[in-house]
Amino acid sequence: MPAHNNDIAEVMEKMANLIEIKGGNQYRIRAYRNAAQTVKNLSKSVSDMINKEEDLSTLPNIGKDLAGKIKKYVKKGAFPGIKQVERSVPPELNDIIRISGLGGKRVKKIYDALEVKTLEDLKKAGEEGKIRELKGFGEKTEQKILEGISTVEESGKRLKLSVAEKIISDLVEHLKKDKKVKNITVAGSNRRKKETVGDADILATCKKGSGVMDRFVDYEDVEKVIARGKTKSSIKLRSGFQVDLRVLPEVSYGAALVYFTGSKAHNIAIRKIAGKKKFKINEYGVFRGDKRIAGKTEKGVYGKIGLPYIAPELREDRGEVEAGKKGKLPELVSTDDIRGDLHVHTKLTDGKYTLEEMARAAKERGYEYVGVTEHSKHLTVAGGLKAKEVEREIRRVDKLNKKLRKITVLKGIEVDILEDGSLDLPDSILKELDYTVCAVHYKFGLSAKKQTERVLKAMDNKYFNILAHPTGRMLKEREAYEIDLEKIMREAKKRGCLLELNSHPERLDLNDVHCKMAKDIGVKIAVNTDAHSIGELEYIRYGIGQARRGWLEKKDIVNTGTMKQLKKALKRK
Ligand code: DGT
Ligand code: CA
Ligand code: CA
Repeated sequence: MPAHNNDIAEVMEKMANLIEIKGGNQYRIRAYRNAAQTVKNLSKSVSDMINKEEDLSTLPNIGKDLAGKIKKYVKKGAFPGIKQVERSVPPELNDIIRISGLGGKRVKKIYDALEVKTLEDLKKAGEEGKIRELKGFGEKTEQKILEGISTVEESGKRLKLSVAEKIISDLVEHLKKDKKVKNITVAGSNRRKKETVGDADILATCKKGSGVMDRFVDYEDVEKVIARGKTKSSIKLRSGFQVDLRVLPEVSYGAALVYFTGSKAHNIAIRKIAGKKKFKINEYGVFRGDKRIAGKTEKGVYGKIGLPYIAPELREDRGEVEAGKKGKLPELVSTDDIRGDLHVHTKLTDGKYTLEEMARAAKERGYEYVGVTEHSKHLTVAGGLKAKEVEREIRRVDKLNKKLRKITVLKGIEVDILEDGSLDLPDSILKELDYTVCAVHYKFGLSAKKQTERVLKAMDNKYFNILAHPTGRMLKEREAYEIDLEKIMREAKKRGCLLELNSHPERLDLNDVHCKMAKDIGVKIAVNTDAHSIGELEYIRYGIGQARRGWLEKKDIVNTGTMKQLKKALKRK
């Protein structure tokens, strides 16, 4: 697969940002931004359109000129004109704009006034307190910029798991077209379902005479072949993402899977165990002296060093090796265990489908229940519901439930937690609902103490059930707000409140570590999608990935229960 819509949108967004910093033409900037928006929201692939020689300029916000540039980008991998702009403005400034949300105009001001040429310069200026001295800037903005820089430095080119998965699965499909490929697995952080992925590590076994390496380096989306060999090659894709492919002999496939799935910390931990048994373990196998005693399967490799098979999501050296030794590994939850979704939006507020369409789609997934949770009125989201409208929604759900078979629609609401900790709808209406999903959507900047108090106060309301996306973070975009989660979890448990693991791939909130914390504290979790469309119900698997990384089992998650069990789990203390 050639360039994805996401890549195309990003490169145009970057053009807009850099031109803005340079102080270029407003019209051009807007044109790029609008076009990027169009491409981002498009339901079909721009690359496909180009292959089919469809006219891109029929799309909204894309004129003949831009259509030509996009076509060149998709075919050649370089966006016309971007090199020139990058020569005059440090391209990292693009990330600063994106991450800190400062906007091109303000970044331009800094850029002009302080003559920064690189990210390093900008960092230095911030650390020396020079940014706050500029007119219209303060200490807070300076802080925000410095945080933006460290996010850029930390995350580098790491991709969100969902984005990486799409890129990699397209490539794997391409490789599988070689009928001589026998096994192919994406190892590394991708297999461990880490929330972001640095690069992809693909492993394969093949029959004699396979052309898989050629296929790999000749892939359409390749920007650069970094290394090319018989058993290992590396490529850099146009998105900047690096992929390694290793072709292995059957006898060491399992050992290679263990080694390249990692994590590095896990590998070190199991090497220690092997060492105690006087075995050597590496990517080729488990060895006693020179003799390979295991290597073909992962199970065999773990077995030889006295461990049961350990699920990839657990391989982080967070106690899994000790638990394995004692036979105490968790029985991880899986997507099949989920019986319903408790956080779903419809057309009535900002979703894309009707309630009935969402309910039928949930049923098609095999769900027994689905909870509709429109926004409450406070939100800036268009059409957030007022009390009267919630009443109407309740009647609508009752009516629909009479009509539907084998699925029950639950009446929920995504109610705002206001700054003072009160909920955004009166108790008189909340009590009519089956449950509430409660969320912080604004005033993210409160101190940890204040934010924690705000949420605890909200939990004092006896109609509070589930704390939605408990930290508010957006992957690679917005840091979690400050909040004492441990305290929130303990108090939630006391009150019979639940925490959400929001599966939206931009959120994954709670994260893996928080899931483990919840398990240890004993507070139950609802794994929800926050779906705004039918397709997004599919996001549940991303949540389950993080749940598994957090050692969660079926019993830790309320929406693995039957309707009766769920109702009991939702009961407040
Ligand atoms: P990433 O790519 O940063 O998201 O994370 P990983 O875990 O995929 O790391 P990567 O691609 O650098 O390496 C893939 C696996 O190879 C890693 O999970 C464990 C293994 N590995 C890499 N370097 C070392 C090493 O120095 N020692 C050991 N024991 N294993 C390593
Ligand atoms: Ca990797
Ligand atoms: Ca790698």
